[in-house]
Parts: sequence; structure tokens; C-alpha cells
Amino acid sequence: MATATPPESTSPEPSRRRFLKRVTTLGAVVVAGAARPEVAGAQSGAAPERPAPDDPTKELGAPIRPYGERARFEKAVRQQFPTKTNESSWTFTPLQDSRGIITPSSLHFERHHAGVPDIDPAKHRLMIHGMVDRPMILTMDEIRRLPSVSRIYFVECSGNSLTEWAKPAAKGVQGTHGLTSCSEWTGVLLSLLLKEAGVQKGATWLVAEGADAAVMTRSIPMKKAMDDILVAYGQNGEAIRPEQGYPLRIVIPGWEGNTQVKWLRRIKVVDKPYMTREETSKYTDLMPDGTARQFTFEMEAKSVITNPSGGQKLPGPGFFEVTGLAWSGRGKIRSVEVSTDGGKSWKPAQLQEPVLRFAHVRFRFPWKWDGQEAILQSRCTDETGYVQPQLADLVKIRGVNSVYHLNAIQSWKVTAGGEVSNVHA
Ligand SMILES: Nc1nc2c(c(=O)[nH]1)N[C@H]1C(S)=C(S)[C@@H](COP(=O)(O)O)O[C@H]1N2
Ligand SMILES: [Mo]
Repeated sequence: MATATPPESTSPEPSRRRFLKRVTTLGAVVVAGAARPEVAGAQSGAAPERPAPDDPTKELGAPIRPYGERARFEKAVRQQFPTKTNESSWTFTPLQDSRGIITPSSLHFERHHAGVPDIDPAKHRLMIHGMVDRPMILTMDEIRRLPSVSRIYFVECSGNSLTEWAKPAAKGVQGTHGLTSCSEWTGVLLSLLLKEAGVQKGATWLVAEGADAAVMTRSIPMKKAMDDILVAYGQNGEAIRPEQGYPLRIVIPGWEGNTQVKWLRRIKVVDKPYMTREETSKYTDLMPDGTARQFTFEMEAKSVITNPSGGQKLPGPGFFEVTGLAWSGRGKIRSVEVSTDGGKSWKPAQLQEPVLRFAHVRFRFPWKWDGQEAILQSRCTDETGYVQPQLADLVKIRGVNSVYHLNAIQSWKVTAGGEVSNVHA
């Protein structure tokens, strides 16, 4: 009964204080070993040291709270790639623990070139200038007064799966595919802002600039800007998280994550691409003949089985639901097939509604495992008829100098013992 009221005021026994002390100690240990202390620290605080009651109906529940947290037993966290600094780094979404198609904002993957800036929305401005009739400087309040839209889109870093070109490297799906996440974004269509500003004749590109210490800058063709690009301030029903670009970012449906400038502060309307660092020395694909592909904006169709996936263990033969995610930067996913024999035979998976353009799509496939070794694969086709390639076929065209844009079929091997691991089949 001690947990029925705030323990600080009534609890006679020192167990809570002991619990807190233990958590603090644990937190300190984890922090010392963690590449990203604030994440590790926050997690250790959620450790379920205090057992839940055997019969929850016999105790009064916890009091209401103003901002929600997930259940203390849930442990999925973003994982950081081992980079030299925490500021130019990235974290992966735990896709193996994701349900449905929306990524919780707290687990959206992150890619920062100079850390997460601390921006006061009251001081933030968006400037639109260059080849326009009416240059503008907008406050956040002014932007939020404009007609808005909400749309569900994935964001995928074109570096997703980059470790997997030559040999299977990451252990599980978080490492192989965790640089993609899917959110409902709310904001203003960029086309609306550009119409307000009055784009001049001959303006074919724009340059978007972030307010972070990297001042990340990308050139974007006017055609896409006039089509479906969002200037977003909302993510999954609340303000965009600082990690995702608070208070304002560009969301470009289907395009590589790097073009989707976070902490957006400036749009310059121009008549050519500006050849910034992020579109010359980075985010280009070196081909076998020594030339480089540039402005590879659209993320090609890709899918992956998230369960069962690398690092998991099947308890024994019997029924399993094979499930995963598919997405395409060219529009809608038309179909997903699953193979349990390393690509020799394929059967259609069921697509779960909603199936949206430029969004993650959840697929499901009932599988009766006979206890023999199996290789699980998924292969998607998008509405343009493009079929996700086998890795060998992708390498035939792209060679192995490429870093970005690996969208090949992923293979998970299931041993007779039920262990699941990352393989190249
Ligand atoms: N201003 C700014 N925008 C940025 C970046 C950045 O470092 N600074 N990183 C880019 C990269 S490489 C990617 S993949 C996406 C990642 O978006 P997310 O962190 O919301 O997942 O943001 C892009 N926009
Ligand atoms: Mo990226």
C-alpha cells in the first residue's frame, strides 16, 4: 500500500530512497560508458527496480501526470554510431521494436553535423529572398497562421545500410536499417510561401539553410519545391523535436534525408544549384568508372523484415508472423513478397492499410517454421514498377565504392537452433 500515495510524504520505509540511490549509481556507471550520456542517463532512470504488484487491482494507481512517459518496462532506445564526436554523429531507430508505421518522435533517428542547436522560437526567423518580387522575413507565429497540411512521410538518410556493401556488418535491423523513420508532419506547403514571395522568371533552384553550427545548406530544384515540399513545425501531434529541427524544418517527401534541412532559417531563390559541401564532397555516389552520381535525390524502393531479425532468437518451430516495413521515394509501395528460402521462391505478403505515398508501409506474412535452417528476405515493388534489387545486382551497376543509397534486399538467416543473424545470401 506504500505506493498508493507519494512516497516522499508518507512512505515509512526507506526503500524508495534506496531505490533512487541505486538508480543514481547505475546511471553514473552507464553514463561513464556511454557515448551519449543524456540518453543513457535517462534510460537508466526508467529501470524497473521496484517490482510491479502481483495484483494491480489491490493498489491505487499512480497519480495523473502532465506529460506522458512510456511504461517503465519498455526499453527500446536509439543507438548511436561510434563516431569521434557526439555532435557530428547519428543514432538509429530501433525498428525491431516498432509497431505499425509511425516512429515515436523520441525514437526518430538522428543525424546532426554540429549538434542540436538550442533555438528560441520567439527569436527564430525564416528569410525568403533572392529571385523573388517580395522578399520576406517570417516569424514562427506568422508561419503558424498560414493554411497548413499534415502528411505522413518517411525520412531516410541515404547513408542507411552503408556498412552493408561488402559484407554483413551490423548485427540487427537497428544497425542495418535504423536510419529511416516515419512521422506525421504538419506545416505549410513551401509552394505557398514561394507564391507569396513571387518567384521570378528564370528561377529554377533554391538554396535552403539551417541555423545549426554546421549551417547545413542544400540546393533544391524549384519543380519539387512547387510540388509537395513542406516547411514543417509539427511532428506526430506536437512541435517538432529539437533533434528533428525545432522549430522549423524542410520535409521533402521521398528524398534523401540530407536535403531535408533542419532548423530552417533561410531560403534563397536562385537559377542554379550552389554546389555546397553536402552535394559535392558528400552525398554523391562514386561509380566504378570513376565518375560520381550527383543529386541522387529520390530514395529507391526498399524493404526489410523487422521481425524476426538479426540478434533475435526463435523459441522453437511453429507459427511466426514475419513482419517488416517497405517504402519508396518514388511514391507508393505496390507489393511486398517474402522468401523463406533465400530468394528461391517468393510469396506475396499482406500490406497493412494505410498504404501511403512516401510513407513506411507495414507488411505481414504468416510463416510456419519447420525448425530447419531458413533465409528470410523481403522484396518490394513500387508504383512505378521498380523492384528492389538483390545486393549482387546492385553492386554490378554501382560497384563497391558507393557509400550511399544501398537499397538491396536484406537477408536474415535462421539457424536450426532459432538464432537469427545478418547474412549476405
Ligand atoms: N541543418 C541541418 N539539417 C540537416 C542535418 C544537419 O546536420 N543540419 N542533417 C541532415 C541529414 S544528413 C539527415 S539524414 C537528416 C536527418 O533528419 P533527422 O535527424 O530528423 O532524422 O537531416 C538533414 N538535415
Ligand atoms: Mo543523412
